[in-house]
Amino acid sequence: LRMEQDLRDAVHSGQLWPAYQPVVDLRTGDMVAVEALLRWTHPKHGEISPAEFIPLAEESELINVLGKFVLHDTTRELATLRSERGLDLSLKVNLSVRQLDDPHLIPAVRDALATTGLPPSALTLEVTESALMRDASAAAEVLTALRSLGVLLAIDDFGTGYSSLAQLRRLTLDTLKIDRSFITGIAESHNAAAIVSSIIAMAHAVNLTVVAEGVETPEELTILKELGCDQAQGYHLGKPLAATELFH
Ligand code: G
Ligand code: G
Ligand code: NA
Ligand code: MN
Repeated sequence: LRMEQDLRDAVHSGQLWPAYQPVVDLRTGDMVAVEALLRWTHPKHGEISPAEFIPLAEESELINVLGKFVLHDTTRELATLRSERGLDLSLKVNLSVRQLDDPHLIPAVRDALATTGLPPSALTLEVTESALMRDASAAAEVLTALRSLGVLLAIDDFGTGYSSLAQLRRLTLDTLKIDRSFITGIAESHNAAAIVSSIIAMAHAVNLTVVAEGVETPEELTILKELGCDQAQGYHLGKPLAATELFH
């Protein structure tokens, strides 16, 4: 509970900040987008992973406060980079399942775009499969409303839930992110590569852009290019960094 109070304070005292991980187009090799990944620099405990504090925030309304902060801060930063540096970069922001229940989510997204001038098509909202499973029809309604704002939608961690294919049938999405557990080993295992190849073929058949997550080696990158994957991210291409480091 101490940590929950600390987290509440952190939002207002600048301890939370977005790291940005490059997303690379596999045809051109260009960085075409960045994924915002929230970081917490705690004054006493140092860096705390979002894998710890996001689940904590999800236990209460705090996730909506964090989510709003991330949306506003990152759209502002990206809009500035685009206008002042002429960078043609898109932004990917993770949404937590609880944010889909928040009646303020849609106005908050609309407001972030209007305030910063970031074009809606330059923003992709990423939702995990497991989030979509929970209250499937309510989530679908919110996603449809978000998409009608002109933003793009991605299904994140694809393949790790137990209704991956059902989600693809049901929802209108733009991007499919192959979970990194499927990328690990594609250079060594024919079966692993064949599974990724099939996911890419299926995604393309329903007009989704495919992003491979967790690319850690040049060999994995080569195979993904051969398989026709559209975009990739991972430590081999770039770790999540503060904007000042990534865009110095
Ligand atoms: O950056 P990485 O370290 O460690 O992130 C861990 C987890 O936290 C990932 O599942 C990632 O999607 C999630 N995460 C990171 N930033 C955000 C955010 O701004 N919002 C939400 N909902 N999840 C995030
Ligand atoms: O759940 P989501 O896909 O949003 O979270 C991305 C997570 O994966 C973050 O924690 C990010 O730091 C991490 N990540 C990004 N690239 C790599 C990578 O190449 N290898 C590993 N192990 N983790 C990565
Ligand atoms: Na993500
Ligand atoms: Mn993922």
